[in-house]
Amino acid sequence: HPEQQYLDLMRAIWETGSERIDRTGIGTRSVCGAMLRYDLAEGAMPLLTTKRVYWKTATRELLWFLTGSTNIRPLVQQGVKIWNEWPHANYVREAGEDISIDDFAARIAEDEAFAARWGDLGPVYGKQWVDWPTYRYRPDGLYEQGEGINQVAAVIESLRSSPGSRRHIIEGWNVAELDRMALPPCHKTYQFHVAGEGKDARLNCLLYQRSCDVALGLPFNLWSAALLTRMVAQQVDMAPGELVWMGGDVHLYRNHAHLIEEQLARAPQGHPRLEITRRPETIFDYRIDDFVVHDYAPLPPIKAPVAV
Ligand code: UFP
Repeated sequence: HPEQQYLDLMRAIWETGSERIDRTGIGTRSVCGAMLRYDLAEGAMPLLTTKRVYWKTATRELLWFLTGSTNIRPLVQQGVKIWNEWPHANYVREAGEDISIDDFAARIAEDEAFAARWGDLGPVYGKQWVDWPTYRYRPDGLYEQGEGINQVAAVIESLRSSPGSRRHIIEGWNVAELDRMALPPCHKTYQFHVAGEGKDARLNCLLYQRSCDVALGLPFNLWSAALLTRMVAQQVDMAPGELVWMGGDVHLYRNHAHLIEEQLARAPQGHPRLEITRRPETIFDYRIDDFVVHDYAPLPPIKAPVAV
């Protein structure tokens, strides 16, 4: 079963990873470098079945990246809470108001001006993916802002015009802007690769993720990367090929022991498939209702605290 790779990686890190003190202070067991491969043919997706993964939440996040937004408001309005912690902590610190995270989120949803002031994450994925900033040098040696680069549109275009290219890349790691981001990108580089030709062309994608929380982050990251690959493949009229995932610092948090032990005692359950019910005009026109998952009968979710 393809999910076995994930479980084997989890077990290997838990049994052999080196103990590290990390930024969050929780402590991890970590390995340097790991690879997972998933065949995406026939609708197959790397959607874990040994615990329930909230794939709609991850899908809403991906669609939000594609809008170029870096403000949590559109997510909060859809009930997606995954990016709330940082702006909440920032607000408590800067404004000095002791407000709960739920009350903060409610205010973001209700009050547009408040959201504009306190809901922004800095130039994270959405900004870099569709509006990477450029500079134009002037004759006097100074520079001014140029037009932003839409990397996603550019990759769709290059896959159509020169499928054999080795330069189909979407990059999130904008070195000059890292210090303004709430979180520097984890899933930072996507490279697309076309195998076969003409009507046999298959779209492969390699994701390099610099830092990976295998228990809580990776299930989401695998789904999203496979989803992006499926959407891009549909837009360029190719069959989906393989998703290759590569991790840099691949770790498990010490306080996830109960999750890890429970999940490693479970066995994969069947083969979920993703159907995309419509072919939107462009990569930027997908909606949440376009995605239907079939045959997903996972074992129950396993709760664990996210390290922030
Ligand atoms: N993390 C993921 N996937 C993500 C994401 C975060 O695994 O998509 F946004 C985890 C990795 C790490 C932490 O445990 O969040 C980020 O911390 P750092 O920036 O110190 O690597």
